[in-house]
Amino acid sequence: MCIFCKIVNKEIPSNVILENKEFLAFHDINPKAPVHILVIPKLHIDSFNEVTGQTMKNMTGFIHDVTKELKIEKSGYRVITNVGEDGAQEVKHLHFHIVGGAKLAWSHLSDADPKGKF
Ligand code: DGP
Repeated sequence: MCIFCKIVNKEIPSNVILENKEFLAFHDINPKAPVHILVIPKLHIDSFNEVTGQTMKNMTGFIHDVTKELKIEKSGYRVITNVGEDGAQEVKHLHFHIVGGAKLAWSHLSDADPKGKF
């Protein structure tokens, strides 16, 4: 069982901020911004590659609720999902990082030449 499935099953503790039947939102153990929340589906899905449009539709509403709960919906935030090896996905259970609480940087994402393919 993956680490996020264990969090869903409460076998591993987490700091939950919101949950419903389908989704769970909890604090990232290694925050990269003043607000750093992970939103996951309770049923295991490996990554964004495997998610259905219906689940994304429901998850979008849930993410909106999370941003309101955190009171960042007006100040702004970033939603990130890492996919696969090049995406630097460490945990193979679909998750969206919700980061905010301060002006976020938009700096370099890769050491590869960004103009290489254009
Ligand atoms: P990613 O690289 O997108 O797969 O990010 C995985 C994130 O999951 C990373 O920011 C740290 C977080 N994380 C890993 N293990 C745990 C855990 O056991 N508890 C919590 N709360 N977060 C975790």
